[in-house]
Amino acid sequence: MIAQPERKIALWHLGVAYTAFLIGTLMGVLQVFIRNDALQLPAWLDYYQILTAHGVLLALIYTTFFIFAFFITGMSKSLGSFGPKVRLFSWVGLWVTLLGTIMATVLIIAGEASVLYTFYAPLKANGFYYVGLALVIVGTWISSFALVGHYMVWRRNHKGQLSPLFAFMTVTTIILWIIACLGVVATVLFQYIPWAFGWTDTINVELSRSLFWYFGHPLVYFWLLPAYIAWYTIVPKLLGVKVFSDSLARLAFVLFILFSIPVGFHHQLTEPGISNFWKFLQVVLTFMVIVPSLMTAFSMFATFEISGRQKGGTGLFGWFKKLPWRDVRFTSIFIAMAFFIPGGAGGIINASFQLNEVVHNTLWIVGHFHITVGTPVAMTFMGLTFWLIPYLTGRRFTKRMQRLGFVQIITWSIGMLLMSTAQHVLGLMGAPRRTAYSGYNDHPSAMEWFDGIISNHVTMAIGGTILFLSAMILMYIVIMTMFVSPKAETPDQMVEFPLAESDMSNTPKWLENWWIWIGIAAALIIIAYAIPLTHMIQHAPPGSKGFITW
Ligand code: HAS
Repeated sequence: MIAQPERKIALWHLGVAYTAFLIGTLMGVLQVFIRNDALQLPAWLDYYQILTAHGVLLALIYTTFFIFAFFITGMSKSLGSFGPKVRLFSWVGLWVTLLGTIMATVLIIAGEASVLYTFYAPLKANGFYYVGLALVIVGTWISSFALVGHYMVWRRNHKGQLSPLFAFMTVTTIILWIIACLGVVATVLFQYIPWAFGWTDTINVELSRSLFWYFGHPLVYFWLLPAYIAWYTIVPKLLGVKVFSDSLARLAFVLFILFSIPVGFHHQLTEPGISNFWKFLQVVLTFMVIVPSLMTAFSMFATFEISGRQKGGTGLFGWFKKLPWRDVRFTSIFIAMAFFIPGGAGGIINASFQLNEVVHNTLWIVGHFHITVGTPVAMTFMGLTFWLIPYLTGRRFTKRMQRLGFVQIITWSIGMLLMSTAQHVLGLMGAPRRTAYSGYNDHPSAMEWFDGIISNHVTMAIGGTILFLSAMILMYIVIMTMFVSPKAETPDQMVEFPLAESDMSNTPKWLENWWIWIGIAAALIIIAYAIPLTHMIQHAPPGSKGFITW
């Protein structure tokens, strides 16, 4: 069991994460009904307002607070108790991130910031909204530095040793996060804030988007890597085996530091102002960032097979039956992985220069992110929640909760399958994203989009409703395990932190030489971004004034 102060910090993070989850999912279910033309919002509430709240609270806030809860618990478990300074900075980080979250949320609710989670200029929010977002980043940096400080103390006391896999992966994710945030910090501080407060009249839109996507793509790996940490370090324990290959796992993670950042232009392939050469270069680098995910898939299959065969599974797929399907902690994560197969394939389609023309700005992309962040990541976090909260509170994860957990993950899978398939198909037909319901004045072509059984806004709404019910079951489990379930009294009732053993005897030491990876990452970033960004500044088009369209 980790020390009480760390448990408290982690539980606070989880409390905020699930409050954001509750509000965010409520906003989600409203949206599918509006897009289905089945719900009219009151005059004081706007579609784009709830869409912004949905994106910000789920994609940015739920994930971030959950990730830090997981990191704090795992770092304390694998490296030992935090010192007083690390505890202090973890609290400060929490409060600053929370302050930023509250500011941003209040401004969204007040109708001052309906700019969606990508806050594209020239849409202009209240200046304090951007200050709130900046505080969120600063808060996460403080929490990150606290964890890195803890890691550095451990390294000092264990000279010449490789750190435990969990800690290595946490530090990798934090390095990626800090480098990624430089882009969004630059645009928010030097472009959005002066513009929103009226200190400058116009904004360089292309530059702001490019700096945003410099951050926006690695952001998705900031969500994904904690899920991968669970896949690499928790899943083998649930299966009763060791990590398949410690060096493969570490190499996969450092490849993310190298290739997840210099690829942001693949979100801007349809935009003018960036020459094809730079787009092409970043598309090639995007294909490089697929490699560590393929390595992860390989590693997972190997882990399943080793464990299944140890339990007597024979034949090509005999091991499959031997997996611990009755353990909701495992099954949830397995389903999460399965969703990432089409999710990742969709990403490869998006990244393909020509195919992007077909799918960009359509509902396809919305489908894509619901089967990447919305399931592989979110359902892994759900699977972690089932044991993480009881572990931290010392309560039991009762048989009833386990059964409810199954209902929750199965309903989430069905809801997501319906909703995201409908979104993919509607997107291919041409239905746009980032818009409220539109039948284009009942134009026959637009009406055709919604004719099919799957390509139908009703299917999407049914899927969305099932998802919302699933989210409420999860909230029930969270509240029960946090405050109500009976305390664990005997050892067999105690919930453990299921961290697998990892054999580091063959792992090369240079994998933990961070300066190599930060150096190569910096070189790749300079190659991919220096010239096009300089061009955008030197040959800037006329800036844009702000638009408030809501
Ligand atoms: Fe993406 C747009 C390309 C991964 C999230 N992406 C988005 C947006 C979001 C997002 C939120 O190139 C929308 C942004 C917006 O609002 O405009 N994406 C990729 C690529 C990958 C990728 C190449 N995306 C993610 C992940 C996300 C995420 C992960 C969240 C966590 N994405 C794009 C592109 C766009 C984009 C373009 C812009 C589109 C546009 O035009 O605007 C890759 O990282 C994917 C690699 C993954 C794989 C899958 C490996 C599979 C594994 C599972 C193994 C399963 C097992 C279980 C073991 C190659 C690891 C076995 C089970 C059995 C049943 C057999």
